[in-house]
Amino acid sequence: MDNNMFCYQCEQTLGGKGCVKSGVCGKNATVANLQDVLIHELKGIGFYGQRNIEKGLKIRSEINKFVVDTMFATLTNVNFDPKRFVEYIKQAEQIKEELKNAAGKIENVPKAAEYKAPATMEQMVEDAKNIGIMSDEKLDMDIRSLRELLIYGFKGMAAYAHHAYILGKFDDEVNNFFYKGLSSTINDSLTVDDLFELNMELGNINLKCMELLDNALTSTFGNPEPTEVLITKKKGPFIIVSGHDLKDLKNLLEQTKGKGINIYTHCEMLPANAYPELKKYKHLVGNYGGAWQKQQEEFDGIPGCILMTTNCVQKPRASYNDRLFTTSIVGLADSPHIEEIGGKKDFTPVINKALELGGFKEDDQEKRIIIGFAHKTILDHAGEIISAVKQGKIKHIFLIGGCDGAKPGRNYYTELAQKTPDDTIILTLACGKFRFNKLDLGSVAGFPKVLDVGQCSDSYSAIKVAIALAEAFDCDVNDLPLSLILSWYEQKAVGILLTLLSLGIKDIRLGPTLPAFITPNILQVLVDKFGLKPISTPEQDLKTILG
Ligand code: SF4
Ligand code: SF3
Repeated sequence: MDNNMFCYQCEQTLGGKGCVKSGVCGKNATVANLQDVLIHELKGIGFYGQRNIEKGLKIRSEINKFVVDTMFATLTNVNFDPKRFVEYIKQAEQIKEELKNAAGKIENVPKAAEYKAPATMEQMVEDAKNIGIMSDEKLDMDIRSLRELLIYGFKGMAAYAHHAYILGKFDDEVNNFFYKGLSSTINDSLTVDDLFELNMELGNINLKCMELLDNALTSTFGNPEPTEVLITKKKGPFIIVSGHDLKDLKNLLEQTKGKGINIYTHCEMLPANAYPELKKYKHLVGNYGGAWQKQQEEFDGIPGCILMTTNCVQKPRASYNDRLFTTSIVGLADSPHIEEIGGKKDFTPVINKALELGGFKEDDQEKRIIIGFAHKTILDHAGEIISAVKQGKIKHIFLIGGCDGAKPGRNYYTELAQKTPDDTIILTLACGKFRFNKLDLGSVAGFPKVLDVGQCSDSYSAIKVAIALAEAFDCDVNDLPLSLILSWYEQKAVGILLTLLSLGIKDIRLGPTLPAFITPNILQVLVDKFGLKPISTPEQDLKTILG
């Protein structure tokens, strides 16, 4: 099979340009090519879906969910299983046919929408040569850049739409935009300006999608509340739950009740410990380990199980391959997978394996960190924050967050947090917080200096807080003593960045490097319009921000 591929969707892309033989993330050329074919299919689905919408036809909910789930499956560190992608491509063919038939006669169908996927994996991989990101060498670089920016923003939004969906919440405006946006990426009549506007529209719709997810989470699990979370090991059998899916965690907590198994969260699951409907389970004992990129080291030979509910999964080492289970859209070619059957998941294989492995032999000396500062908690204390700002007790608010990753330059975020003056507070979210959330940075004006807002989707909370503060101070968000210093890795961060830009938020600092898929021209537009800038050094950035 062909060993070439091209992918530049994440921050760790090879040489800051593109992965060409295999992914730095561990994605092989076969999976990368199958993902290209799947995305191509989804563009066709977008085209016919959009014609259905324009005709006033309603698209079946199962199709909306398919689009969301399969886009999410192509996000970095989600699914490495080629067989799953072959299945998705076959289903996509059927869905495209259904939408095409419903759309009726259409003039000027783009060639991409007319594509028909072949039957075998080998042929699909072969086809990828002609439909991958760089296959059209004549395509204007800025157009390609904006189309890819849109696709990556969609992948991020798909993750949030997926989480809302499984909690029973969806929204026509969000769903319909997938068809409009995907079909736009194969519309050759669109200009740079048109595609720029579509990216801004995506940012706007992604905010609605994150709001939908916030409603889904808080109405199911309650509002997060300040909570001290154990970050050290406890004696006994255990299961570590990683990813972003709180429903899977809740199911597992139910199924492990009274079985003597400790449940730990990991990485982006940490905020789950602050939700009333999850923290009520006494065997949800705490959080294990740091951010995703440390998993191979932290799970090495571990005497317990790991359940991966979403990204970021890395290929497991042999020492824990038999005890890492995937579920939902996560997939690894050689690890056991828990399927949902008839709306239910049976975690018995994970539970039995955890009991067999026996767990940790003794308790570590206890350490805890405080989390649970989503919008409700912060806004309940808005009066105190506002008066502390007015009295000069809080001079500046930093939002330091985003995705973590393996590159050495990411120490910037640790140093920045440590060097912020004592009269400033830090809001943080997503897995980038593990760069500093276990440091004791003290308190400011009666608040912990580091306020953990939650997962990456809780950017919605941070935005809500910023808008409320701007209203209280009767100013624009850009005039608040607030600076956003973000780290990015995968495509959820792309969606969130588009949301922040669509709200007109200026002077965001982004690192550790800028996306390879943004051309110099497009970057210049982002710099001119929004003052987007790369991070420099902690000292220099603090000096510029604080004057
Ligand atoms: Fe490379 Fe990132 Fe694509 Fe993986 S997801 S192949 S690391 S660019
Ligand atoms: Fe982290 Fe993957 Fe992005 Fe939800 S777990 S933020 S990188």
